[in-house]
Amino acid sequence: MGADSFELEHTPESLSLLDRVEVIDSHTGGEPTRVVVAGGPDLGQGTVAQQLAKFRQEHDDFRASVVNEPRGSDVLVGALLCKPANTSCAAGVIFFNNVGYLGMCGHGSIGVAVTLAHLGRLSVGASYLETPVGVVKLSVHDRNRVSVDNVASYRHRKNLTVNVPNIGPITGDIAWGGNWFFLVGDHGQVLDYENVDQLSIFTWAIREALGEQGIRGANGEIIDHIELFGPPADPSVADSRNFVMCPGKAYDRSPCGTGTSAKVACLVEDGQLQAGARWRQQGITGSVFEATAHCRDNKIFPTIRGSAYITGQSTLLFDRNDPFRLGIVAS
Ligand code: PYC
Repeated sequence: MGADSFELEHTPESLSLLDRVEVIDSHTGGEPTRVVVAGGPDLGQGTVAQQLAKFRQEHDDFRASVVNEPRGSDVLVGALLCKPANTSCAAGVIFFNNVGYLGMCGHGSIGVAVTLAHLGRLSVGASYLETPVGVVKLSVHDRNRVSVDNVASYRHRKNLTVNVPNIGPITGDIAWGGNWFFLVGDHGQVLDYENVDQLSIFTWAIREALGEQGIRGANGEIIDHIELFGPPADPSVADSRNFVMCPGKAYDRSPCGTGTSAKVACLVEDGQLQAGARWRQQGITGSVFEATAHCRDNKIFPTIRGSAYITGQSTLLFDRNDPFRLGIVAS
């Protein structure tokens, strides 16, 4: 390309064809979060749950364009900062992924806290975040370490058997940790990073079977996360290892904050974990979240502790002439 044509591409006219969105990228235990800090859609007034309804209805292409290829990838979780209705909260947040929206996100909340601290909008200490499924407390310990006091978590059904085509009967628990999970301990799979392709096929088959057989969470909600458990790689660093299949067919690189919350709720209900005792959940990439549970008003409130690291701060550009400006959508 000659110098003349290079200059031609940067005329003020072509710049005016670009919309801009400011983002900060981080990862929590290997799982990425992209926080939209400026340039997001105006979602009006109301609770974060109401703003999510508007986001879903009127701005779903914004979601897809921020996290999907070619700007993002299937594994990326987005976090749109918005105005909280609850005045005790420092911010509101809506989490989203390659196929839709999340109620809560544990690794994402840690990523949001570290991002807000990076921007100087949060300091060491406690603050609150309004999510579509309730308020969570963030405790920033230092520039990377954060604890999240999650929403009340509980088991909806114990030992439910689903017949999975080509696999056979699989028994698990249905539990809520801010998202819906099907938790399986007895699966015959090797929970090892080398085995993620097979684990993805296996868990996706369970997910499809639950959907096809109409097995749902409370209020008929879709169970869109499948979680397998096994022994940790090293019992001195963790109590258990998991593999979590997320709604858009990407597996969680972290131990999954909401999945760990669902697990802790089941352990407490089974009398296998006492309130206040530590549970160290290792994910499939080896990273570990520390969890505890507190019981209040006959409810279980998990706290998840992990670390996030900033990986980028950038401006996403949306060229109005780009056929894939809103992301690659299957045609
Ligand atoms: O950490 O809660 C979590 C989460 C949900 C989906 C991906 N990560």
